[in-house]
Amino acid sequence: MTDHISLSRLGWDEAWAAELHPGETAARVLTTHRGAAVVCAPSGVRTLDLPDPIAVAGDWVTVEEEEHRSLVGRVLNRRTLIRRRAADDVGDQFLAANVDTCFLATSLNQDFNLRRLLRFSAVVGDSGAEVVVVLTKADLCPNPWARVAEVERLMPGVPVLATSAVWGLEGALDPWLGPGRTVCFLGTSGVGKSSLVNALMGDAVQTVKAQREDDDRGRHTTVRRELLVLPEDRGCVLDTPGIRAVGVDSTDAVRSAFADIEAMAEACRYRDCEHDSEPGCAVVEALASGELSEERLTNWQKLLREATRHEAKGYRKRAGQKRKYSRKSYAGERLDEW
Ligand SMILES: Nc1nc2c(ncn2[C@@H]2O[C@H](COP(=O)(O)OP(=O)(O)OP(=O)(O)O)[C@@H](O)[C@H]2O)c(=O)[nH]1
Ligand SMILES: [Mg+2]
Ligand SMILES: [Zn+2]
Repeated sequence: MTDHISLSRLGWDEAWAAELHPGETAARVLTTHRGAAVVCAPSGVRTLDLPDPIAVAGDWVTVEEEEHRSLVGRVLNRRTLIRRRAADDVGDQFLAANVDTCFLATSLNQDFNLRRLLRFSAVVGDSGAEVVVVLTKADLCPNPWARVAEVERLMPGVPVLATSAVWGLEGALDPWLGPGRTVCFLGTSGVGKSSLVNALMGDAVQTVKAQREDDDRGRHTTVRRELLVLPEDRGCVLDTPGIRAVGVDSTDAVRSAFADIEAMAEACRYRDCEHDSEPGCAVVEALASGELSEERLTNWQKLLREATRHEAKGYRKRAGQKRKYSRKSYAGERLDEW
């Protein structure tokens, strides 16, 4: 299907071209799988060796030809990178690269969970990708518009849509699609990500499966991150496996998801203001004037506390590993596994 597609349909542009050294060939990673990357190259879809897991779906990479194999050379500088952050940056899990807009999908049936949505937005917060909340399965909800308003209140400045794969998309996601653009869906299993991808593709490209009846949870139907080229030059869409409700483990990510409060806090009189009862606190002033809601402030404080705890735990763990490392080296064992 993606055979002989010009790279410009996948988002290749002059700025990307400027990253190439003379003689290099570029390709975009559609999916990765056990030491291999399926890429779209000028010659068509190819499978390359991926000796180290350096690339993720959505990456632009160079193709290296060796005598008996072709492999991924280097990864071109990413414009955006969605990852699950570990406190130390080392254990980060890359979810998708070079995504312009991330559709955070959550369903409007009994699975609706605002706190989880906030957690996801904190994961995408500092990726560089724009966040759009896509509430799914509107056909199963008596009043989707009330939910939309609820999320809008929780996440000011973030576009929020109610959709239904059953009703059809009717162009609801069009503002974020277009030539050269890349969008991706992120959310827990069973919320209907692949169903929306199929609606965009106009075809049942991705497998969709009913949820388990007992608990309405997903079945983890999609198992790979996969980039698909949309028809009619509307760009690319990345379908992803459902991820569990995530722990928030990076204070940086929380800070970017709550950039509005961070900006207010800049104006506090004291740098270490706790936004409690300090004089000259801009955050408390914003609360009083109604510019900031109590609810949003509480969510910010909670997530920040959680991320701080997580980071501290990460540091302690690494300190522990160091001790182990020196014991191992004392025993004369191999070190490179650390
Ligand atoms: N009523 C209704 N059901 C939907 C809608 N979208 C998806 N479903 C159903 O929800 C179930 C899960 O849909 P999927 O598209 O496979 O969900 P997913 O998010 O891709 O799940 P994973 O791949 O496991 O992460 C399927 O039975 C779909 O038919 C919708 O808009 N309305
Ligand atoms: Mg799926
Ligand atoms: Zn303050």
